[in-house]
Formats: sequence, C-alpha cells, structure tokens
Amino acid sequence: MKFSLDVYIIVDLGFARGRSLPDVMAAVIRGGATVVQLREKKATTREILGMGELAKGLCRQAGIPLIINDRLDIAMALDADGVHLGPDDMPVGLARKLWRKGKIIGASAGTVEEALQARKDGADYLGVGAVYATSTKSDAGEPIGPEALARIKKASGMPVVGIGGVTPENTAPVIKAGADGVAVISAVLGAPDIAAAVRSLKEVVSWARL
Ligand code: TZP
Ligand code: MG
Repeated sequence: MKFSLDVYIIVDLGFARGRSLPDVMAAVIRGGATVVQLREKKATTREILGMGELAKGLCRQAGIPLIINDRLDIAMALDADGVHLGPDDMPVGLARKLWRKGKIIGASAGTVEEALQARKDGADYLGVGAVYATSTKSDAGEPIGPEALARIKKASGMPVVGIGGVTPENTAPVIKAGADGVAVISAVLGAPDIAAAVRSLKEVVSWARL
C-alpha cells in the first residue's frame, strides 16, 4: 500500500478525555490524518480486536493505512495494513518473515545504530524520538531533539516520523530536520477539537517543507 507519513495520528483512548473510539476516529480522519495507528496498552486481546475492526473499516473508507501498535498477532488477525514494533516487541526481522510482503512494518529508533539495525531487518519506516519531552510514554527517555533526528535520517535514508511531545507549534523544526512527517498522541487526542488539531499539524508540515 502506498501511503504518506505526513500526519501520523496515534489513537490511544487513554488520552482522549473520555471520547469514544468512533468519535475520535471520525475526527482524526476528518482532519486529514494520513496514517492512523491504534495504540492500546491496557485492553485485552479481544477488546483490541474489536477496536481494530472498527478502526480498520473507517481507515479503509478513508483510503489511509491502519497500523497496530506493538502486536503483530493482532495486526495479522485483523489484516491491518501494518504494525509498529518497539524494542520489547516481536523483532522486526521475524515480523518480516511472518507477515506477507506488502505489509507495513515500522520500528522505533532513538539512535543511528538502532535505525541501521531496523533498516537491515527490513523495516519500512522509523518512528524517531522522543524528539521533545513527553509525559505520554513513561520510558520515552531523554529527548533527542531535531538535530539527532537529522543525523538518523541522514545515516539511514529511511522514511522517518518524528515522535514525542510534537505539537503544531514545534512541528516545523522536525520537518526541517528531514522528517517525512510527525507522529502525535496528546496534542491531537487531548485537543478540544481533534479534527482542527490534525489540520493544524498538516498545515505546518506542508509549509515547513517549502
Ligand atoms: N514513542 C516515543 S515518544 C511517544 C511514543 C509512543 C509518545 C508520544 O506521545 P505525545 O503525546 O505525542 O508526546
Ligand atoms: Mg511499542
């Protein structure tokens, strides 16, 4: 599937101020997200499967990929478009062997070494961060800043989304550092108007490239 990393929205209902999955998904899509990742750290496998079915239907209608966070088994069972794997998840090389060609595999990278390993293992894109400080992920580590993202992009030559503390106000330096897009949780999911927050990010991504 051909896709654009421009505005990669991570739907984690834990940050959605009590709003429902259908409402959040509709707003994220209306705002123009180019990728949706479903992230659910607490729910049971069956609950995530149910959420994933709903999210997949809406993403298919919108023509954008649905990526499942952490769980290759659930991504495969749903026939989602991709999976995003971190250091504690299924290794990227194994995921590549287990899942058919054409499925999207994303990997987390905070250093050049991790990026090169992910490239060697067959990842399709990198989530690079945390770029800025974030309280959304407890083990996100010290922020690496746009400069480190630039080094990772240059060394790997891979498609990259900058993640961690990204807001419309600080998106421009991430894009100017070479990121292909931004991946965001709280600045969108916690916004009073989710669709407007996605639109703002999208605008900045476009002009920062000029
Ligand atoms: N990986 C690195 S930082 C982070 C993840 C999942 C959290 C991103 O959330 P936010 O709210 O956009 O900082
Ligand atoms: Mg993960």
